[in-house]
Amino acid sequence: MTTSFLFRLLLLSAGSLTVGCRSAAERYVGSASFPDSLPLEEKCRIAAHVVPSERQLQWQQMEFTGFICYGINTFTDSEWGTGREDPKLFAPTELDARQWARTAREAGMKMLLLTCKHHDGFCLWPSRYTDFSVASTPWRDGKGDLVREVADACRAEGLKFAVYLSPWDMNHPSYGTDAYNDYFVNQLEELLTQYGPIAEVWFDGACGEGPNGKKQVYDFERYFATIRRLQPEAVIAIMGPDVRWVGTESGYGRDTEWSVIPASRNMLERIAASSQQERGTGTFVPEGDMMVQNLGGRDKLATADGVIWYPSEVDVSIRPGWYYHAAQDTLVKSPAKLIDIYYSSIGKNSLLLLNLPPDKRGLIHENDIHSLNEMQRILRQTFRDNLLRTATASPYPVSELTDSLLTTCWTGRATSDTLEFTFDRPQTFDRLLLQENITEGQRVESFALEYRQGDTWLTAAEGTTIGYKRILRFPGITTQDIRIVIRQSRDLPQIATVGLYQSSPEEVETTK
Ligand code: FUL
Repeated sequence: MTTSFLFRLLLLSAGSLTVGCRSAAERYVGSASFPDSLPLEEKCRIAAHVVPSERQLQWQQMEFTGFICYGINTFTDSEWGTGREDPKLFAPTELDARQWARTAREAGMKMLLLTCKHHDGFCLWPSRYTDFSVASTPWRDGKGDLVREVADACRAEGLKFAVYLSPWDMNHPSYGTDAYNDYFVNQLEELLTQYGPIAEVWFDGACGEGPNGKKQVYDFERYFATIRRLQPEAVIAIMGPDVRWVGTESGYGRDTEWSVIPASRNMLERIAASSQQERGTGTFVPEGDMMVQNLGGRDKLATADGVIWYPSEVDVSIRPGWYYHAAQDTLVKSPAKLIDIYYSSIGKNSLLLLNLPPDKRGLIHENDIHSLNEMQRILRQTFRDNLLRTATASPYPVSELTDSLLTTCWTGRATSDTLEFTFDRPQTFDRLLLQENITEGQRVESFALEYRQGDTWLTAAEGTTIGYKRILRFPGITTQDIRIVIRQSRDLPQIATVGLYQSSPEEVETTK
């Protein structure tokens, strides 16, 4: 046993005397590698001390964000273009980016992500490096810049702004050659220097053929370095190191969702190498299958070389397609479906990126706005009143568990421990909301909500991971005493928020 291992054991046992939030001496920002032949328990404990970078933490706390898929596809009624479209087809008649941003803000979104260029290669800003853009269209007499209009509208509505730039480009003649990487970096530089702060850069995984039938080898490391240099606070998503695609476009995340997942030696070496450079990307190119269930469980850690903080984003469209199609006006997801998606994404330790594709007028359609507003109205009713505010808690003050701060939290006395609450009269509820203090890591592997009936404690609901946020739905119960039982945790659990709510009568069951 090494001295440092002994020292860590001492630190852990000292922790069992404390109840408030504790900043551990051991903290790994973004990633940690495992020394050779480390026992599984030790790997779990190290994984429990991996924390998000500042940009990842800011991103996670947005919770709900919007996606705007708009472009030449909107006018050709397609999902994927060809790169050979006549730009003159792009002719919105009433385009109002402020309506997009207002709709998003009123729905509780904190950011809008715009498809500045989709796979067809058509650019929503007048790029100096191609004519296949809004500059060749009748819209605003060819003088418009939609990226600017959306960035300005976001700022005016208090939203963050993010850019989607498709690496796949069906139009540009250099696609499939080294020169395309220069073209792509030039375009990135335009987007990252001309439109103010960018909160997220989203790279799609699609890599098809260009106009010559060739495929491109993307220089992702160079793209990442460009972003870190020009917009160091932006997260890089999907084909990027900061934010992970949940693995489906259905709106449904995993019941067990670890933000800390195994990393290969290769990934960790790249992170270590670039983090020693002044402007290093600190990055790796994602690899592996993101669709499997439980990416970060003990079985996965057992064979891992190390771990990274790589949180999940759920992207889904409010309509069947990513782009607007008039034929789908009656197929907009219902408020009940959107509420189910909310519980299955934000309620399962993921960020929700919901697509609201504007129509040919250049407006978000009335049907989409109706569903979105209803979803929010009903959810606001459900989450209006945390019933626990009126309870007393043991062994930690309820006020600190019902504020919105991650860093006022209860630290368990052992890796399994219990937090009890008592109401002065019986209360009825059917929703449990929990948050871990992820600024010290994600730890909880198994938990339950129990309530007292006479002399016995019964289980109302149970779950596995918590992470940044976990919400459980269960049949309503009425009781005066409840307890949160942390059954298993990778290190001392740190619980930042506990909420109990009674759902709005307008929440109705829906099927996937
Ligand atoms: C996919 C793309 O191919 C779709 O067109 C859309 O942009 C979606 C968000 O990502 O991979």
